[in-house]
This record gives sequence, structure tokens and C-alpha cells, in this order.
Amino acid sequence: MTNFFGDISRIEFEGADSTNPLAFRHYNPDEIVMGKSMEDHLRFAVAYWHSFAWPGGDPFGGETFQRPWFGETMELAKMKADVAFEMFDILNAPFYCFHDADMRPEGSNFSETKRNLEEMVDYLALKMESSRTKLLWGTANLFSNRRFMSGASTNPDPDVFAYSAATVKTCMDATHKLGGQNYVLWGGREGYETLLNTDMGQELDHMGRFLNMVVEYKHKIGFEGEILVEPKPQEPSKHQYDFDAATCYGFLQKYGLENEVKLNLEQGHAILAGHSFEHEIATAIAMGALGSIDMNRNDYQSGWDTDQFPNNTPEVALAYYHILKAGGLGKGGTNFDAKLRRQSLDPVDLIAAHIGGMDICARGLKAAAKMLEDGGMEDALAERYSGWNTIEAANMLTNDTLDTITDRVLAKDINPEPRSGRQEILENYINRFV
Ligand code: XUL
Ligand code: CO
Repeated sequence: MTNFFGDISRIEFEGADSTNPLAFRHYNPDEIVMGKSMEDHLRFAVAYWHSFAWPGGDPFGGETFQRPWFGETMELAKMKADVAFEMFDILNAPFYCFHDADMRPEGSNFSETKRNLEEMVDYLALKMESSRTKLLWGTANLFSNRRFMSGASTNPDPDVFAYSAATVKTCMDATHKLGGQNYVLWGGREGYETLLNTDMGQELDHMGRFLNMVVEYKHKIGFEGEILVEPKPQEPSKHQYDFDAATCYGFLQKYGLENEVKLNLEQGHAILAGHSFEHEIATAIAMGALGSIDMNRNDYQSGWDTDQFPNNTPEVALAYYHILKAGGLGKGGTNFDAKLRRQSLDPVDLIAAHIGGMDICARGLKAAAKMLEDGGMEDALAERYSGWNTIEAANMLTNDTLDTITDRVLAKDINPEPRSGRQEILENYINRFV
């Protein structure tokens, strides 16, 4: 056992009036919200990469964190896992998520890398036997190593396609073995820098074929989790093929995967795409494709993916409002795809960051539940669309044609009068709950 976090013990719920910086003030795992415990609604996950593998670099300077487990050996990888589970226990975290590269050292060839991963999976499986923290999802890092600089499944070199396919197979096996509830594919470099050297149509076909093989393999091994694609518009590629939820859904439809693959939506990626998080969530819900969420916060000025811990209750409340209204996260969860600021060096910073994120999400969830219980938004929406409850309106969506509709407009002298959208009244209404 490691003792990286010193005398920090299990974080407990102490209520909104607590001044203890190492206590939950809003996240009370057992509290029932709309018939379900907060823990079961939110399904929090810690992201292995940001918390334990990220060195604190930025474009102007490297490592600030200097963790004792940094380095590419199996011994250090195991120390990292020990520290990770130390933190999961302190936070009482229900889930975690990983990339292969977060938890195993890279080998000198594919076979050694695969062996390292398998040994680490056995180690994690052992750790999970004495921990309550489960695996929300696993994924493959197909973007950091220089071999992936021109993409993974969309790389012009078929050997990179092959290497990526073999890597994803090992990561799906790892996720399955650890009881993962989903498998995620974020297309880190599935995109391009310039069309001058890119055949977009061919690359999209390759990506479609790749994802079809992933789905085939899921069924072959009897993996019952969801396969999730994570949209992001740019960074690291200038143009990424999985731009946003709507683009991803169009891609899934083109390659016949819309009933097999759902979406993992991230707050910061939504902002980079010029959307709000709730826009992305509502889009996925409208398509029947909501899978899971990566919760974080993006800087609104920088234009980079800043992956900060969430700290804005009204934003988070609207995200959970749509999720709750649609019936919840199902097998998905709330993964903190969020990292410390690079000056936040101390172990306590990692704990405080997660406490803050979990509390903000709890506040958002409770506000969303109150909105739904009050029903004002749904009433306003029902009223706004109530015209569609007439037979004539319903017929336009089933039997009518442009001819029959035109006849009716003429016969009844239909002359629509604009009605208020009541945005400010609704904004004021929301402010009662957040
Ligand atoms: C990158 C990102 C990834 C994915 C998993 O912006 O969000 O961490 O969540 O590969
Ligand atoms: Co993410």
C-alpha cells in the first residue's frame, strides 16, 4: 500500500454549512433524488490519465508534478495503480476510467506492450477485489505515440490501421476482463491538418470499417457494455471527423452503426464546437444516442481544451436536467475528464478538485430534479407546442400532402400570428432553482 495522500481520510458528507475543505457539502451518495440515490444517478468516475499520468506540461514548459511513480517501468506502473486506488478509496469513488497508455509502460514492440497491459490488467483486477471502485470504461490511446501522428484508423499507412486495430482489441479485452460498463473511442487524431494531403472520403470509409470491426468484436466476446464514440471538433487535429454529436450520428448512420454505438459527450468539447453542453446532450437524446458524459469545464476565452474541473452550477444543472428528463445515464456515468492546474502540486489539490467537482454535480443534479418536480419548464413547453394536439396538425405529420395542406390554408384563411417565446421568463424561472 502507498501513502501518497498522508493523513487524508475518507471524505464524508457534512452538509451545506460545513467549512471543512475536505468534506462534501452537497454530494451525499445515499440521498434519494427522484427515487434514486445520488450515487446511482451521477455514477462518478475518476480519470486515470489526468489524475495520475498527466505531468503538468503546457506548450511552454514540461513536467511540474514530478510524481514518484513517473517513469516507464512495471514497478512504477504498479505504484501508480496503488496511488490511484488510494485516492478512489478516499473519495469513495464508484468508478474509474483508463487508457491503456495511462497504466502500462510502452514496450519495445506490440507484443511487449500487450504483455505489459495484460500484467497491469491482472494487477488492477486484484486491486478491484478489495475496492468498491468499478470500471466505467476503458479506451485505447491512439494519439500520443508518434506512430499515430497522421491518425489511427484514418492513417494513410495500412500498418498503422493494423496496429490500431490490434491495440483496440487488447483494450477491449482489458475492459471486458475488468468488468467495464462501456468502451470508448475518442478519435484523437482521426481528422486532418490539410486537404492537400488528405483523401477525406477514403479516410471516413476506413474509420467506418474500423468501428464496424469493433462492434463485431464486442458481440464476439460477449461484452455487454455500450460502445461509445466521443465527439470533439479540433485539437489535436485541425479538423476532427467526430466534430460534434450531430456529425457523429450522421457518421454512424452512414456506416450502419446507429443502433450499435452511442456517444460519450464532454462539456469542454461542446464548447470548442461552439455549442453548449446541454445542446450536445439534447442532440444525442433526440437521436437516441446518449451514452455517458465527460464532465469538466472549458475556458471560454482560450479556445483550447482546458479540461478544468466543473465549477458552474447553472451550466451543470441544465446538463443534468436534460439527462434526468430523458431517464438518466443508464450504463453511462459522470467521468471527470478534468485535470489540476499545473501549479496545483500537492496531493490535497487532487482530492479537493474532485470534492469540488462532485459537489457541483450534486448541486446541479438536485437543482435539475427540483425543476422537474416543479414541472414549470415542461408545462411551458407543452403549452408552446399545444397547437400540435389538433387533428389537423397531426394529419400534417402523417397523411397530408403539400396539396391538401395548401387547400386547408386557403379554405380556412390560415394567417399565423407570432407568439412570444418567453425566454426571459423561463430564464428567471430557472434561476429559482440554481
Ligand atoms: C481528449 C479527451 C480524451 C477522451 C478519452 O480531449 O477527452 O481524454 O475522453 O480518450
Ligand atoms: Co473526454
